[in-house]
Amino acid sequence: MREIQDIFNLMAKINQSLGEFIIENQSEFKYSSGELSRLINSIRLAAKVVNHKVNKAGLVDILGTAGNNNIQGEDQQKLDVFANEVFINTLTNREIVCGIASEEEDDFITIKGRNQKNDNKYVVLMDPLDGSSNIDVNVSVGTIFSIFRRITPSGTPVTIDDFLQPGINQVAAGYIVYGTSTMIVYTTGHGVNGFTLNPAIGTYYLSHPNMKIPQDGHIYSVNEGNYVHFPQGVKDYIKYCQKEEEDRPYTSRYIGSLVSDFHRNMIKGGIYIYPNTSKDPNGKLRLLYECNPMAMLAEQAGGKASNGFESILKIQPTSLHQRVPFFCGSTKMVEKAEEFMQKHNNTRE
Ligand code: AHM
Ligand code: MG
Repeated sequence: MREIQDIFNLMAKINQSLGEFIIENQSEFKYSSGELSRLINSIRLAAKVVNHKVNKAGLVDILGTAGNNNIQGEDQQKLDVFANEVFINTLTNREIVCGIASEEEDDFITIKGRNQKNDNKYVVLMDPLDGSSNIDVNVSVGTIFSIFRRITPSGTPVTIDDFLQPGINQVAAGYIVYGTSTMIVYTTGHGVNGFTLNPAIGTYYLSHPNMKIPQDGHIYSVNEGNYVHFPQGVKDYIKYCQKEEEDRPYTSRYIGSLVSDFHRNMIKGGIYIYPNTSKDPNGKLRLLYECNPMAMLAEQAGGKASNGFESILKIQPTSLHQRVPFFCGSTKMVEKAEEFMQKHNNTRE
């Protein structure tokens, strides 16, 4: 009986648009003033603009680098620059946040808001176009975002402290994957829901309600080209994945776009690993723009995210562009990888 009711509920929801979903679920937000709803609405809008550009990328002169380097010294691709501008402009023009930090910006941006009052509540941290090395080769890329309530008093400009909060304080997080279809997947702390864009009418529909990551999986995603630089714990875990046992060897899948690898693992079960290496002692991924939001999504979907030793969400950030080793996905797989890391106690090997 319950099962039939669940199916009925699902059928009733399947045609729900993201706009309707946001309005319907607004009361679930911790501080329900409509501001967070408007903020997510703006991200949805900006994502449509970026999606349009990503889809046309092969047709116009927007591929390739923009000739600038971001703060980490990496080439900024033209689409990265475009996506960064679209998200920043949309959020700034609509005056709904008090600050933005972006992987593509050296410092955070202060937004004074309506009547220059500095009274908006939320800061957004984002990676406007993640997986940028995949742009030129027509492989899926994504946007990642993380939202915190400011901790400094309303009416004053935001400070760095508003951005350097542990992930556990996030009020919402999500990603957009520009893949075979474009999806927005997000959480406000009440589970994870996924919406697929119908490009014909420009509307996102609830296609993946209440997403749950399988507790265990058979897919591991790691750049094995770096194997020689990996800590012994990760080397051993990879050997464990490859061993012939009852349900192993596992399958290896690595797209090189965190959003896409995470999204696949979320649906099929799996683990994504970007560890510290002898070359990059803190790994590659950024705690604030990539790991925190993915960790919140993973935990909300019943999965786990760790730096090999402790929960990502508990780490107190010390700088905006801080990097951190990242193990994320199905709980049992992450716990197994942690076991290997902790056996060698090798954070820095
Ligand atoms: P980016 O923000 O510069 O695009 O870097 C992040 C990306 C992730 O999406 C991806 O998983 C990883 O870097 C791939 O790195 P590598 O090529 O070193 O395996
Ligand atoms: Mg990135």
